[in-house]
Amino acid sequence: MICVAIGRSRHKHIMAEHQHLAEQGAKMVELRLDYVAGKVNIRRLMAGRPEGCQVIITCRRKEDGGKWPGSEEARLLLLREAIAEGVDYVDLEEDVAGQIPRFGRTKRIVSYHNFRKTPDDLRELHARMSELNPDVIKLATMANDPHDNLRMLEMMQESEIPTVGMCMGDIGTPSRILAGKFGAPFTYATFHHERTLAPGQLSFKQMTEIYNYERIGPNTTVYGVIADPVGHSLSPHVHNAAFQALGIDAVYVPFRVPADALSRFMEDATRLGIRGLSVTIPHKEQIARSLTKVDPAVKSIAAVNTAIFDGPEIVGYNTDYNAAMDCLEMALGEIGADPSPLKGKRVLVLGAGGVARPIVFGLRKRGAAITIASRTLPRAERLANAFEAKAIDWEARHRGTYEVIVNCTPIGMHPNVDESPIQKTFLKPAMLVFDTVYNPESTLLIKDARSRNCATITGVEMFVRQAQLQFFLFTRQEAPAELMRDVLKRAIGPVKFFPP
Ligand code: SKM
Repeated sequence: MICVAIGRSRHKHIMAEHQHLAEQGAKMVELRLDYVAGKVNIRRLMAGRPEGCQVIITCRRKEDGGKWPGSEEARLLLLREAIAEGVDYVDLEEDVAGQIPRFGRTKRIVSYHNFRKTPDDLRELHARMSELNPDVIKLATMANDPHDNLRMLEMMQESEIPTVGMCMGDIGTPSRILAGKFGAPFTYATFHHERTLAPGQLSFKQMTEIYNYERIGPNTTVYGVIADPVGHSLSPHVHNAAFQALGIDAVYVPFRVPADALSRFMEDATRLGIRGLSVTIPHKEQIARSLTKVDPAVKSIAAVNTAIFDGPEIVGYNTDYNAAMDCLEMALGEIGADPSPLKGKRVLVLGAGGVARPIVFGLRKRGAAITIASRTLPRAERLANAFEAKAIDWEARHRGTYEVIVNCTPIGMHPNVDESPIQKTFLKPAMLVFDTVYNPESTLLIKDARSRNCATITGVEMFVRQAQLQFFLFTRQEAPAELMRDVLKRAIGPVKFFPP
């Protein structure tokens, strides 16, 4: 169950949001009385409540992340009044729970908050809270390391008293999504993603529409993306939609894993229920240390974007490489044709970083004549030396004749949508132009190429394809490609252009 926290200053807005949420299917709300401006009227809030949606009454002090402006005495009075009104649940912080006796039908949530860290003695803390006559124990602590999520989730799983444990901050987001798998009676979400009441909280809509939270249970398999930062990743949208469409009991979670926490995270992964991961910046190279096997192509590319947990093995793959080659071969002829339609093609690769490397490797394998232009010439030279390509100065990119241009730089990516790595006049009708940037889909380079009658491949195509191949490695089932493309396009949304 998802409990949606409502924090509004006016009674009528609280009641309207409560009503709206109940209509959206919410079964539980938390009314945050500390957000109310002026005198709180619990009776009015309760009288107007919709049917079938349980209520938690909470009045949080400032030191616990709340807004309560009044005295502690007045706050406790309000909590007692809520109990007298017979609300479903009342939230009592562990240091005051002993002062407020159980009464009537109201259940007691005994809570603990720590905005600095997830304490080392989590279990002792939980044991102390168990002594305070709780119906539910709630712990909300800051995650400073991904390992905090595992400690919180496993503690919750082992608890005999229903426990809602959440790690705050974006490192802690997985603990919110996986709460149901680890036995939490409910987890908290916010009314709107821009109005979070605690760091790292997701909205009711995100929890239901992206993560299908209500379907997550003890047997749900976990997949995810590891990155730092991770908030921009659209992989959760795409993979969760595919799991749902195929009726697969799995959830795909965004894991923010700082570089120095990677090895431990990989050790923890199976305890979190993880069977497969997408790997992106900054872990594509470093993850090699945590793998037991790699796909042969990965050895030359020296970058992994997929890790599969297969019994004792952790196997690394690179689906970016296959995705890019499939996109290019499809545009030029046939995927996997021998010889490849890329054979002998003069290809200009822009950029020499992590995106370029698998593409240059694939082009080399297929016999293309590759020229690499990077804004840092030594990088271009290093990549060129590794794959028998030619490196040129960035300024020289508009000289020479090419049949294919591949942009592997971030030039043109949101918000710099009016930038292009190539001058429009350099683009010729016979060229194939491939932009790996996917946000926006129609980059300036792609628009220029279309206006010059070039064939084009967008970053959306490549992203969907790498995700499709990943989905197959995860599940051994064909990915619903069209659905994944639609979901990705919807998640990117229309790009707004403002008149100059
Ligand atoms: O290679 C992909 C990776 O699989 C997922 C991803 C993302 O979620 O942003 C980006 C690319 O690196």
